[in-house]
Amino acid sequence: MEKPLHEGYLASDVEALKRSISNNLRYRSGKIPLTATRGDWLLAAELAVRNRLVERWMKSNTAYYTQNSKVVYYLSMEFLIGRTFQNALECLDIREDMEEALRDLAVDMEEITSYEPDAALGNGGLGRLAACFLDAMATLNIANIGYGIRYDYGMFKQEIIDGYQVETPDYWLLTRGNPWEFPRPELQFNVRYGGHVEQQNGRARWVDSHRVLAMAYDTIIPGYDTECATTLRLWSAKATSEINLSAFNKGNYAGAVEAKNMSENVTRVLYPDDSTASGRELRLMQEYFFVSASLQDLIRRHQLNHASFDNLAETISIHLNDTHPVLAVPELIRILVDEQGVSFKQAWSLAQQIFSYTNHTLMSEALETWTVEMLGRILPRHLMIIFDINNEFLSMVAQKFENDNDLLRRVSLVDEAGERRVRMAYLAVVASHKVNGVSELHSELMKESIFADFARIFPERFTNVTNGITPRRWLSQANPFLSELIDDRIGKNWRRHFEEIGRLKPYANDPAFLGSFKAVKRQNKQRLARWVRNVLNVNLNPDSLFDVQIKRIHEYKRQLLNVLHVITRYNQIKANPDVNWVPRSIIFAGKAASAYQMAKDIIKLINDVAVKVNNDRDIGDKLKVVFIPNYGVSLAEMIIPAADLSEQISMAGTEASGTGNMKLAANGALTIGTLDGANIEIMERVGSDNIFIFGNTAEQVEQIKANNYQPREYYERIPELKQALDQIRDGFFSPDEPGRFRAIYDSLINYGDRYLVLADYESYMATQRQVDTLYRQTIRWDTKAIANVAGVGYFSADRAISEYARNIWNVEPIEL
Ligand code: 26V
Repeated sequence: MEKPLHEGYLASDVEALKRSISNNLRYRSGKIPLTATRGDWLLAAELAVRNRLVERWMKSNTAYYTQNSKVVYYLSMEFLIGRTFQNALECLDIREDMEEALRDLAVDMEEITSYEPDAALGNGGLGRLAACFLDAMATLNIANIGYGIRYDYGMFKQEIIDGYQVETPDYWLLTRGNPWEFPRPELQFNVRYGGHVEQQNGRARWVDSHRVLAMAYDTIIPGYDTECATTLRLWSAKATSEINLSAFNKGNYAGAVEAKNMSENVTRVLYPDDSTASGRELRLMQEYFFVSASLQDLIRRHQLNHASFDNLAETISIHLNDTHPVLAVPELIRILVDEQGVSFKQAWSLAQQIFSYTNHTLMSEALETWTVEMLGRILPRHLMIIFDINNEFLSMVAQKFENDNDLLRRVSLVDEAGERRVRMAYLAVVASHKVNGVSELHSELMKESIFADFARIFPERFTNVTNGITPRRWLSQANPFLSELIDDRIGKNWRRHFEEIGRLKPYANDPAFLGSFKAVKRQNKQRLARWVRNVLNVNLNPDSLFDVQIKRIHEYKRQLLNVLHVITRYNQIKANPDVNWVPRSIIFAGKAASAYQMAKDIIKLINDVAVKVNNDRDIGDKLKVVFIPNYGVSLAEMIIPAADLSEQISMAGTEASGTGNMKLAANGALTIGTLDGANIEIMERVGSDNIFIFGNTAEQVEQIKANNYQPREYYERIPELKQALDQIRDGFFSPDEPGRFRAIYDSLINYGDRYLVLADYESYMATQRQVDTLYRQTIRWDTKAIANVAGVGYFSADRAISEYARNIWNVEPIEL
């Protein structure tokens, strides 16, 4: 074979990197070092890195095509990627050379990297999981494309003003564009909305719809310790010219431009609410937008080298990351039946072999339903297809379960009680050959609660894949000091084979290792303390216990339980100032959905408590409280390595898995947690002596609720709990507005305390005392912390993805 012209062009030694960076500065930005800003230098370095990734990317794409491998299409409304520069350096293994190259050019790498904005195209756990999974799929050489939306505005920026959350837009593309993406103007598809369906000799025609163009932007996803690099393909809305022209020709220029802007609004903004499915029309349009573009694209790709669709299920797998992309089901059927002339029967059979679905929450208010009215108005053909699927499904059930009418009513894709609604989770289950939860407990509860009937109808479909995280970003990149220490003892292999981290176990009792481990943790705490001093003007003592709860603010996650501990502790220190208290720094971070008033009240309460505690001279270093604003991937990378204690305190049965719990344990934090989500599996793997478990189990929670739970009884019975709640109610922390937290108090005392905060309070407080006791015994604490690091090998995204590949997608790695 002829040797390609480009082969071997890009060396990655220091000199070659310097030349690339200098060339980029000059030819791309038109700058000389004298006039270059830090942003210019960052861009020049990013492009140098990107070019080296491109070489792997081309090689991988060639391998896909020539090997004709089965491709996984991972459909997700959200990908919370964070920054890319450092991760790319890790994958190329050129971190040190790049640092040196930049140093030679008089540029400080750490400084310029802070100019890269986070790609914050997600809300929280679900979006970050998708990002970790892309990393793992590339690392495992699995042919795949991640499909999603290129939002102009990502997750809002959170400012804390006067203790209140204030949201500002995250126009992440504004200042410097996005150097990591490749616009694909040649790759555009029409996405249609509205109109109606006509029948023409037995075939459906969707007419009078209006169109929005979807244009692709590709981002390289590099694997680690492999030459494999895969693609994240995000769609952006562009107006079609026809919309503009009609108004334009009527002399309404402004109207024409307005219409153009309206179409482009489809991908303007990420919905920053992961607590309620509010049924907004634009959200439905977004879901269909990226699903339709992705399906058209993957069908086009199939047709490149296949003459029919008979083998479609052997060549592709489509994964639904929650129900948000479930319109892919009727869209696939529409394309096959209406455009490709496949029979409904065959299309439906193919769909059921191709789709798989992950459920990420049992919370009923987050489960998506769309009114039949709205679906029919915006996607009339898809509504028809959903009805057809429903008929097919219900007649199967009627046959199998002898016309159990109540069952039929319960499992129908259309909820007929009240305004008719389509239940998207049911559609996902009916259309998928596999449905998985994200931890053992969650997968079991799923079968007992929301999908109980379906687990009887399709027992073989339900399975579990416990979540995982990428050790590249969450240990190697976030915690270079600890990583170096680990490398020193067990080598570097753990990055690719995370189970090898288990070989650290013996070092938990090695005095030299213990000493270095402690020193590293302290360094990381100092780095965080420096940041907190500079930004929040609060002094954290790096020798205090760093107690961390970082996640979205949600009642079910029970930040309030943490606050009650803080307040009680404050009161106890005030009452017993001479006791030798273990100094604690309690660190919160997380965003509240902008319309979630209770979550916003909780943020204000945390900040009001912080002001009171931090300014009380009797308290001093014994207790500090900080709320770190604008939590996101990059802040997580700084906070997690500095944590001693990881708060995973959701009411049992509510947190599907959690992944922050895994990141924190991997960085040597001990967990204080309930038997919820993946906490249970973390306990099993790090050992129950190395974790603080408290509170009611999921089963007990159910019991308590069934037995007419009375939170007021706890309030009346436990004096320090009553004192804390009365302080919240009476304005002790909000003297300027004494009634400010009445709603919080009421939710706990008068409105049923839905998440059993009061029922778990005593157990939580007692466990926090055990935490203090252990923290005094430095060596025992560090031994357990190391046992945590050594015990988390199972929670690798690589392990999770291998399970998906084997048990759900039925794909093999490609050869490179
Ligand atoms: C839900 C909704 C509801 C409809 C409107 C928009 C929207 C956007 C996002 C979501 C996601 C909620 C589900 C979620 O993030 N679940 C989290 O998934 C993690 C990964 O599996 C898991 O670790 C967390 O426990 C779970 O809460």
